[in-house]
Amino acid sequence: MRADVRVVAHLDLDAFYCQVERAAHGIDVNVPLVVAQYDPFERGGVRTRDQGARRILRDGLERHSLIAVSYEARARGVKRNMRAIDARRLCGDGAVVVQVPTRRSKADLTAYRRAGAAVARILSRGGVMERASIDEAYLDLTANARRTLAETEWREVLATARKAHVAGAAPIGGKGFVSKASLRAGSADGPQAAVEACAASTSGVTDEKTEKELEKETEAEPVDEEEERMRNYRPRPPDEASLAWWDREESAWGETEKLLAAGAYICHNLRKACVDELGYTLSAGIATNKMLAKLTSGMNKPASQTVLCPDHTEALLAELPIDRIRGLGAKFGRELVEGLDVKTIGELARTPIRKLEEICGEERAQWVRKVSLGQDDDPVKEREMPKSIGTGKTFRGALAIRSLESAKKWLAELAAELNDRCEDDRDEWNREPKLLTLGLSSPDELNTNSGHCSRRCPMRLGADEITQDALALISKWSSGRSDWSITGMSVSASNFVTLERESGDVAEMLKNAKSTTGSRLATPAASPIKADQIDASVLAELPEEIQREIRASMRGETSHRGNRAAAGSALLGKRKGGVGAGQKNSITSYFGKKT
Ligand code: TTP
Ligand code: CA
Ligand code: CA
Repeated sequence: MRADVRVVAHLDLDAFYCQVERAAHGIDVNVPLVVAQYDPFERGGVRTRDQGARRILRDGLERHSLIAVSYEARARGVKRNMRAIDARRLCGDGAVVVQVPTRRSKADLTAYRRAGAAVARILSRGGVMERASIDEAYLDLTANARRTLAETEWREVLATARKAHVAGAAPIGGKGFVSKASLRAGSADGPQAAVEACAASTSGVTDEKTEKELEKETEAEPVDEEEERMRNYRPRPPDEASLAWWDREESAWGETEKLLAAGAYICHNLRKACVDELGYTLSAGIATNKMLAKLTSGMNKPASQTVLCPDHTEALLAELPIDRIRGLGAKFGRELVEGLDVKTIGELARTPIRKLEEICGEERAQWVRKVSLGQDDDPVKEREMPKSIGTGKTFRGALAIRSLESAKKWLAELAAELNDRCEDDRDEWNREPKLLTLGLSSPDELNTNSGHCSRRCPMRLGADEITQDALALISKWSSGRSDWSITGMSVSASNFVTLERESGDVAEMLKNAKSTTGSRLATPAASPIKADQIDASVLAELPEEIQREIRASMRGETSHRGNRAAAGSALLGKRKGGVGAGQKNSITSYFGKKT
């Protein structure tokens, strides 16, 4: 068995926002449902419509554009970016239009994030997981697939795996291996392509098949009870060529093919768990790398999965339009198409490397060549929990803050942003911060602290609470000073503790812990925070001066009075005493432990 073979799955929720809203509003699965953007020009400002408020729109539909379209509505010709009124026109009065929740004059995606995070928690039981967006993730199933083959009877693996479509198994119309419809579906992320592809799959009429033929297929392969439960959407049964591929003699199977079959088995069970536990359907692609998995996952939406094995890859790529591959969609792809006069990945693969280099240089040419051959070494990377979350702003020159009122105004903005991000973080990592740190840059600190200081207090969540607490810290800082000014301000949250889950989730956690498929429970990050643990994205958002100071401390330097020991101990939170007056508040203690 080749050690470097990988089994990678890409999973994507079907008509994601629609599935969430269907559940939230109890809308029957057969009713066409669309999710509309809020009206940005709403008279009197964008009104808050949260989860509790009625978000089902009945009028004013011409002012709302669509951001998600259910498959029932797609079958009737509704597409993303149409206006809500068009959904009503195409689907009749029975269509349900739900407006995205709004808060603070903008879309509030909390409910969708939570749903996406809940799905991700289930998927992570399968192996190393990399979330790719709010509704999709990559899984490296290699180790799990090997284990499955060792521990599970091949017949059992196959019985489940063969519910998957096999990309490129069917020579269609004698011309090639792939239907045009499924190629279009390959880029489920291109809104237009997704809509077209999905409309085709819902109505069941592809370019090459008549409705009658499809009916026959459905009859030949009755949907079993378990599949029936794959609501909100029902899977499409694989075609005859796919079934013929699955039903080959065991001796005809290569090791990689068996691993992919095991991947399909695992992936099917994970998708089924999402349906059983949360009610959401996903589609998936199972292949030997991320690029191919992503390409494959959209081919048979909704509620279906597709396997791409190495033997079929070349034929699949041969006719694939260049812009279907990630990274070749936008300007760069057009440059290649025009510069080389090629349309398909197959043509790209046959282009001499010299010609590629002329168009895009040596390094990119190498990448294009690899991609055109279906190669992609990019590993599935688990995202790490950030150690702190922060946001800041600088106020230079005339913009410097000189009053508590003006400080409060800006703090309110920073606090709202920080609170939003803490909420997202809680949804994703199931934890809450316990320490609020205010960072200040001020000329008044030049003599004592190289221009920066920090103040900390216990963290209370809520935008207003954060504003109040940070303002109290500034008020304390400024009292006794006359004529003070602030040129940089940041708020950050740290010292996270893991939350207890609700009872339903506890069961899930226990299952997780017992699972042999590799579980990953969140660990609290409440330990002292060292500078080198600060998340790069957080660092990037802090005022420049603060960033510089932190970077210096990472290199073991101190930028105030060359006192190494002082900076080191501050970083590790070993300072004696509280954050009282007279305390040296180097910004290097910014991320230090609560004392
Ligand atoms: P997608 O995964 O692109 O689409 P989808 O889940 O609605 O449908 P499909 O079954 O084809 O995957 O996007 C996920 C969600 O992200 C989608 O439900 C709504 C939101 N979204 C937008 O708000 N605007 C956009 O332009 C896109 C592409 C998505
Ligand atoms: Ca999706
Ligand atoms: Ca998606």
